[in-house]
Amino acid sequence: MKKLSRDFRSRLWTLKVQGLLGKPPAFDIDEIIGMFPLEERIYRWRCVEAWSMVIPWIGFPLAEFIKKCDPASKAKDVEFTTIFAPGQMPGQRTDILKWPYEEGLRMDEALHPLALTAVGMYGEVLPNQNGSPLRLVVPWKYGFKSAKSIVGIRFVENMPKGSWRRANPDEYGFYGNVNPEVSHPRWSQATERRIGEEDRRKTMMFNGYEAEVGRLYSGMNLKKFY
Ligand SMILES: Nc1nc2c(c(=O)[nH]1)N[C@H]1C(S)=C(S)[C@@H](COP(=O)(O)O)O[C@H]1N2
Ligand SMILES: [Mo]
Repeated sequence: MKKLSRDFRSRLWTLKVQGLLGKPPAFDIDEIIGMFPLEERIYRWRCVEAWSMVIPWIGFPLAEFIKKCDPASKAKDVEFTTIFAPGQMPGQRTDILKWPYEEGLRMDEALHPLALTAVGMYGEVLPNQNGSPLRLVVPWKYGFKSAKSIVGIRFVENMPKGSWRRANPDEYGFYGNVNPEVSHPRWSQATERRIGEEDRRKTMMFNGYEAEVGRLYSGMNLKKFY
């Protein structure tokens, strides 16, 4: 495992932007990283399987990158495609998921200032196993929404499926918002285990970011749109 992640090649790396926009750009990864000032963001991270951590990421707001791409106004959702490299990632030679890993966000979620494009963590360049060279960090959603090793962004009109939702729609919704009141079909989401702690903590609505993101979902039935 260690050797596989150490040998993963995250250069040369191109990120293609497609879908509803004028001229589809393709960026070299280092060009993207140089386009925006990098900042550190310390976020709670909550896995759908009820463990959690606090992680210092380094990156830039996804919104800044999307604005550069200038999507058409009818683009309502954003789809993220990730690296397909079964030679380097043996898990992709199995069919536990349909590869490449895909995820999506509603455009207003993607444009929210808390949605981060991360290129580093703990003051270092992003380790390969955590999604080098570039990944999403969407701190109010379960971890599976944060696509790693992104190679493509597509602006679309219809809600993209996502790999987990395609594999198991009863367990993984499009939204994946952290919500202590909506149980996973096989376990409660009311509490979580912070890695390194004995006692469980209460899970917070939207992972503690309700004041910032709650308005994105006002009036929605969050049991139905989980
Ligand atoms: N490209 C890609 N991104 C991915 C995944 C994946 O399998 N491939 N797994 C997701 C899941 S299920 C989780 S929990 C997080 C894990 O992020 P971490 O490895 O930094 O802990 O990445 C998400 N992003
Ligand atoms: Mo996961």
